[in-house]
Amino acid sequence: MTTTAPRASKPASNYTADNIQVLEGLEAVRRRPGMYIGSTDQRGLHHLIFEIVDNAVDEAMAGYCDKVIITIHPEGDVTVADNGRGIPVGKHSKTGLSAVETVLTVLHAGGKFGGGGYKVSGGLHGVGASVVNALSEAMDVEVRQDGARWTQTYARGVPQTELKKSGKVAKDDTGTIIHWAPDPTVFETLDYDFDMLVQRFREMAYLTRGLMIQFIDERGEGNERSFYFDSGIQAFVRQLNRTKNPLHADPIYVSHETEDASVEVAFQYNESFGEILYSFANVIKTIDGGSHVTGFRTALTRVLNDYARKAKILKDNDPNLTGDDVREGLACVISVKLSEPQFEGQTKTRLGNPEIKGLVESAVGNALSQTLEENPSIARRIIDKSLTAARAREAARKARDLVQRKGVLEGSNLPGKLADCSETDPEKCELYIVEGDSAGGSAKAARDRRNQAVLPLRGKILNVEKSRLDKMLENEQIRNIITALGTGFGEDFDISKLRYGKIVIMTDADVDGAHIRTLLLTFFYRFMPEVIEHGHLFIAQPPLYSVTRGRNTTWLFDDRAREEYFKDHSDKGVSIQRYKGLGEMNAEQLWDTTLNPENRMLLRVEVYDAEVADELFNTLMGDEVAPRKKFITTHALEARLDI
Ligand code: 0RA
Repeated sequence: MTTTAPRASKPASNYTADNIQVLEGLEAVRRRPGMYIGSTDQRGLHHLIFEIVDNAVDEAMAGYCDKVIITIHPEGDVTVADNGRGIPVGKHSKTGLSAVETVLTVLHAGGKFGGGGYKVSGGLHGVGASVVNALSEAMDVEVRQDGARWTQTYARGVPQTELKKSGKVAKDDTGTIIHWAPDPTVFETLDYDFDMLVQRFREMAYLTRGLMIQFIDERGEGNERSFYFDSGIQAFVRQLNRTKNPLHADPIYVSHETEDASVEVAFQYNESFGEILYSFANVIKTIDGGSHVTGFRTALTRVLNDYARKAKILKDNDPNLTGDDVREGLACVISVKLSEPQFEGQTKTRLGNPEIKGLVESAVGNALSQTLEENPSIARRIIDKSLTAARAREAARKARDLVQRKGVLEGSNLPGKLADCSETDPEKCELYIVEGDSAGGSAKAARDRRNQAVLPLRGKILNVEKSRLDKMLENEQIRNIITALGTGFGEDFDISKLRYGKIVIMTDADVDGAHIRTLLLTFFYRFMPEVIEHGHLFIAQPPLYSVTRGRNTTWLFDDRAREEYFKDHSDKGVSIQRYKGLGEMNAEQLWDTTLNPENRMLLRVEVYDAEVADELFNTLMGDEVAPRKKFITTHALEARLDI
C-alpha cells in the first residue's frame, strides 16, 4: 500500500500556460504555508491529515465510501486509504490534466467540482489536497477504478511521473490511497499528537454515520483505534452523557433534509446542571455557534413553554421558562450540512447562513412537540428539571445581588490578601494564585512587584463540580479570586475587564498541590471558560530538586530530569536537595526558578477539547474516589508547554 516516493527533481521542461499557473500556485503555498494551513507547527502538520481525510469523508457523505484508514508511519510520513470511487483518472475538462493530477496540483480543486445534488464538503478550510502535496517532499497516489490500478508520484507538488496504469484489480475494488512525507524544511516538527488526532477522528465518525475510520500509529510502541457509529450523533450524545444520569432512556433525534441542506440534531437531558452543546457545519466544529444553534434554542424554549402551559404545569401567572432554564442538564449535538456554508467571526467558527435558523427551528419544533405529546412522562421530567433550574437561578440572583450590593465582587474593593502590582496595563500584569499563606509570603517577597501580583489561598477551596452558582459565592477563596480578576461573574462576566493577562496557578509539586490545582482548573473551566479559551490561564512549574556541584546550581523539574542528570553526572561532590513545598525556597530561589520570565517554565492551560476536559473533571470530581486518586497521581494535569 505504501511506496517510497522519490526525491525532488527538476520539473518537466515542456511548460504550458496551465502548467506555469499550477507551479506558481504551488510556489505560493510553499512561500507562505501559514496562509493555507494556519501554521507550520504540530497543528499545521495535523491539518495535512485532515485535508486528505476530509476528501474521503466527502466521498462517504456522498454515499460512495464506508471505510478510511489513516496510518502514521515511523518516519512521520502518512497514508490515507479509502474505498470510495477513486479520484477520476480521466481528463479534466478545465485543466486538460487528469482529474487526479488536477485535484493534487491545482489549488482549491479538491472534490469541489462535478455534479449532482447539493454538494457538501467537509474540509477545515477546504484548501484541498494540492496544498498537502505542495508541502510534502514526496507524495504518491494510487487509484483503483474500473478494474485497473493507477499510480503517480510527486515531489513538493511537482509531478515526477505521468499518471500510469500499474496493474489490474477486481472490477468492484475501488478507492484512493494517498501517501505523503511532510517537507521537513517547512514543518517545525514531524511529531503528531495521537490523542488529538484520535479525538478528531472519533468526532468525524460520529458525524458521518456508517463510516469506519481506522487510525494506525506505527511510531514507537504502536497504537491503533477504530471508530464506527451506526447511530451517528445519537451515539455521540450517549457518549457525552455516559458519566451522568440521563433523564430519559434515549436521545431525542431529529433529522430533516431539503434540496440544499440537511439537519440532524440529537439531545438528551441529564441530572447535572451544566449544558454541553456541540454544533457542526459540514463536519467542522462551530465553536461560536451560529444560526443552527439559534434555531435549536428558539425551538426548545418555545416548545417546552407551550407544552408546560397546555399541560397546566405552568399556571397563568407563572413567568415563562427562560432559555437558560430549559438548557440546564442538556447534552446536545447539532450537525448541519449545506453546500455553501458561511463561516463568520474572527476565528471563522460561527455559522452565518440565515436560512438555516428557520430550518433547524421548524425541524426541532415539530419533532420535539411530537415527542412530548407521545411521552408525557418524559415531558414532565424535562419541565420539572427546567422549573428547578428557574428557582435556583432566582436564588443565585438574590445571592449575587446581595454580595454585589456590598461591592464584594468589584475590582474597586480588592481582597486584603492580594498583593497587587503597580503596572496598570492588564496585558503586562500577572496574577499568581498561590496555595497557602507561607508560600504566599515567599512569593510576595520573590516577585517583581511592578507586574506580578500574588493572591494566597488558604487551604482547600470547595469542590466546585458539586456546587451551584449561589454556593460558589459563599466561599471566601472564590470571592477573592473573582474580585482580584475584576471580570464579574455569572451573567455579569466580562472578559474585557480582566485585570491580568496571565493568571498563574502556583501549587506545590505534590499530590495536595495537584488536587488544589485541579479544583482551580475546574472552577475556571466551569465558571469562567473564556479565561481558558483566551489563553490567560497558566500553571507554574516549581522545581522538585536543586543539584549543586561546586558553584553551579541546576534545577530539576521532575524525577525523569533527575535520572537523566545522574546518568550524565555520576561523579562525587554533587549535593541534591528536594523541595517539598514552595515555602522551602528562599525568595531568590523562587524568583530564579518559578517567577523570573527568563527562566521559568509556564504551562498554558488549553481546553483544546472541551469533551476531554469534561471527562477529566468528571473523573476527578465525581463520586467515585478510586479513579480520581489514580488520575491525579498519574496525569496531574493536562496542559501544553509554553516556555
Ligand atoms: C469524484 C470526483 C472527484 C474526486 C473524487 C470523486 C474523489 C476524491 C478523493 C480524494 C480522496 N479520496 C477521494 N475519493 C474520491 C473529482 C472532483 C469532482 O469532480 O468533484
